[in-house]
Amino acid sequence: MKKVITYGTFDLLHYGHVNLLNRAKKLGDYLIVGLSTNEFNLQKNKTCFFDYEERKKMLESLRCVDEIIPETCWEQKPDDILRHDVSVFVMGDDWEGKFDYLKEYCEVVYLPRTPEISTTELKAKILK
Ligand code: C2G
Repeated sequence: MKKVITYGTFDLLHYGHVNLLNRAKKLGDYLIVGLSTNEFNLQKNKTCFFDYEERKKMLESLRCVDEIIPETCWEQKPDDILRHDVSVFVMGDDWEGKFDYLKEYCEVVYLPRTPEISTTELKAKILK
């Protein structure tokens, strides 16, 4: 079984996230999502609309997501990749190059973001 992993906050889940997750899944047979905890989001200077359990519940309902693990720090990725026997690490290309050090452990793939949507923009439009 070829395992794929990706990480993120996935707040206010939208089709940009879903596009990424579906494409990530297609790179293997099993998709693990490292979901940023509320506490780690603070380190990422992100305030979430939905808390971890709510964001997890939405991700769990996606057919393409097979497993969800908490993302609590930047440094956990190599351990996750080794412990879960992951073959492919995937992120949107807004992270292009930032995780190349993981090539030591597995294939690293950056996929084009869905350009016209972001949680930040969604919040701004909703607040208008
Ligand atoms: N994404 C996308 N298109 C969008 C918005 C997001 O492809 N319009 C992708 C991002 O590139 C990322 C994933 O969806 O790969 C999750 O996005 P975020 O929840 O914003 O994740 P981020 O805050 O970038 O956290 O350790 C990695 C971090 O946890 C990534």
